[in-house]
Amino acid sequence: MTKKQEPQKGNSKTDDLNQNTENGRGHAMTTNQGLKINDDTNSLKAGERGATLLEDFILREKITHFDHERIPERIVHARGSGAHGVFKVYDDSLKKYTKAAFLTDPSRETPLFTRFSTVAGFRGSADVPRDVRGFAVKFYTEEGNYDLVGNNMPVFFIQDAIKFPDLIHAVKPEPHNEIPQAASAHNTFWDFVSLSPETMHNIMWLMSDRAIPRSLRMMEGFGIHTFRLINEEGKSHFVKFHWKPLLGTHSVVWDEALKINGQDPDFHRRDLFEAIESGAFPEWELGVQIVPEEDEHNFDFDLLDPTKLIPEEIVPVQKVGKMTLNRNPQNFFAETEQIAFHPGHLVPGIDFTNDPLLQGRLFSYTDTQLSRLGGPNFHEIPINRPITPIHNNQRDGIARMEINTGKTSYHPNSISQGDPRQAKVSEGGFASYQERVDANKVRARSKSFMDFFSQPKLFYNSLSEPEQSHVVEAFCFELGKVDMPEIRQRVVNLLSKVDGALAKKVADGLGLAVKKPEEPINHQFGADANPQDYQPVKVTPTLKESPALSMVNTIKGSIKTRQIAFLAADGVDSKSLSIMKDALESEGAVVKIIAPRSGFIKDSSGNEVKVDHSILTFSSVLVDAIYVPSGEKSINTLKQTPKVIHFLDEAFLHCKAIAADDEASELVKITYIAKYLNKNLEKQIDNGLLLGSISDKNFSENFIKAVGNHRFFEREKEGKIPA
Ligand code: HDD
Repeated sequence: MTKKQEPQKGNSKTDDLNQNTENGRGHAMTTNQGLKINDDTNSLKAGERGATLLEDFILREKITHFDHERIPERIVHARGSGAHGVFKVYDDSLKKYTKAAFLTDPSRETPLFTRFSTVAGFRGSADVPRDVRGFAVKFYTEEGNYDLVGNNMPVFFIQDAIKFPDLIHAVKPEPHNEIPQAASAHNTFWDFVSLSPETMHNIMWLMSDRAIPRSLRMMEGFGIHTFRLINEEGKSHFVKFHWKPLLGTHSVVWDEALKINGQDPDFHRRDLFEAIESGAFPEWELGVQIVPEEDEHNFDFDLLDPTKLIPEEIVPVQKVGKMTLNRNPQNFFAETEQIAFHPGHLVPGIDFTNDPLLQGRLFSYTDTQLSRLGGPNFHEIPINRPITPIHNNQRDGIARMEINTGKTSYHPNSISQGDPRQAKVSEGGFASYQERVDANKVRARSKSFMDFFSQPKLFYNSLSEPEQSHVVEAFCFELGKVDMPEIRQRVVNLLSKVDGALAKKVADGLGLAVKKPEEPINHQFGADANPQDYQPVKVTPTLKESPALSMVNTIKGSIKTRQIAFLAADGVDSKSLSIMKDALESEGAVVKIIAPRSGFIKDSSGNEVKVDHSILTFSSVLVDAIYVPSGEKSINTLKQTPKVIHFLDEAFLHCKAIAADDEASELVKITYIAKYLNKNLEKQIDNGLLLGSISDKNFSENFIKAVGNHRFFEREKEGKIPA
């Protein structure tokens, strides 16, 4: 286990939050009015067995507060986990593009809070449904708060914010019976998708392994929209923001995700919390793709269309700085639940474009906080307030904390000598980018948004074979849960526009044929619009493949924070256990001893070994790899424990690294791994199944390499184990 480090102290946001922290240690209990409480256990009664008295203000205060503890959860992204951290830019190379100091001054360390989330599920839903993940970062800069409110996928489902309520109503549980929870696999979602071809690109990402991340720490993040960077001279460049995790981008497999949600619904929340507590601080590099204004129309898609990405092979991602998450919240509700993000929280040097999805978001985020956080003063909640002072003429409202002194609350005024005054641009005043606009007021969508299929195809083409087959399986699963055949058929028809072979495989899985759609397939246009103006246009893309889109090409090799289960029982060989444990821990992995019972087991030298989990309370889906140390007695016990056999089979099914020392191979031989593959296990099946001896130094080294490889998907070609 990595050594625990002290949380960062004394940055400007920590100091700010400290003003509002409270801790009851060493103090007497009081009411909210500060009165010391003598008895918190019994209500005030008319006699020991009599009725409770209305005058019991202590009881009333306690119950009343409790009755109002809940606030509405977020309409979307209700389930989330967050952490504090810092951002530091590497150098001042972005100065030619932006005047945002936190992006150009390498001496600054900007405090921040990041909240990750799923989209569809309720606040108490599980962490690993098939879903997009929110990736929202609030930078507390010296010029005010800047929020980058993105997702772990670089594109969105729809092109115009006016369709957002429809998309979300379709994906959320169905209105008549509130089923299913945190799942897109149902009629209404796919009904909407089947009539809205603009969703296809994000749908392809949603059906890929990106939608089931191994860890929040192993996800990319994307700002999605094209934004603007504005420099000192007022010149604008287009920019797309990326977050690149230093641990690489990794996913679990679908069967595993289904099981994790039962075994540990807090899988991602726990993983993030524990990594930070142990001092293994998650890190991401901030990347930018910069496009000069003059090049706006040089792409085969529209930069304002949020269903499109700029392939990294066309505009490389420049890594400009690093975010480190280094402190867990002290109170989930006060911080993670009450934080309020808004893509419209800007600092000088960054501005918007006319992306119609972004434009609508600029309204929605403040508006939603009014009901979620109860009024217009949510910016005063400690986690939301900037580290810069706030001075303006806004006043009053529910739960106002600030005591605004002075005689004026308007501008212009003479009584307060005109203060608070407006700031010149040279003093840091924000001035919107002066984009020239000359157009008719219309409800319409640009023809340049009507290529719905070439980027989904680019994505699919860029995936490795196993990644592609996971996409096929995901479509078959999701549409298999749709019980209206006409919806399935429409989706298959749309898929045929993306990739004929993909559509055929999905159709086969569903027992359908790929049909040519007879009617226009886009149903999203106004009543008086000409449908032809909204039908897909065919574009021949510049690129056939974009290797950056496949997780095969991500960072691999590190086993830092990877969870390794050691299956052991009484009599486990002490050397076999300790040599491998030391080797793994020295690389930053976390070893969990899993035994048939809780408490302690005795190793071959008679020493007690603490059991982390009994096999009853644990499952292979909660770890990255498995090691079985030798020890005849231990192996004999494990052989007679059916859950152990299942544990190994399941880990193999999920393509994880497995190592067995000496006689531990005998245990592997009675699993399906041997039976199913019908191979001689003395020979290696792949580099992820290691049957060797701990006395051979290469054994632990090869296991470390295997864990660092993440998964061995080539196994899936051999067929799947029934585990
Ligand atoms: Fe949104 C929350 C990301 C489109 C309306 N959104 C929310 C969160 C994330 C995103 C990460 C959770 C923030 C948190 O942790 O508190 N949303 C996106 C992205 C989008 C997007 C990347 C497209 C590129 N969203 C979008 C549109 C609308 C909204 C088009 C409405 C027109 N989003 C909301 C919201 C939420 C929200 C209803 C719910 C809670 C909140 O805002 O604070 O206003």
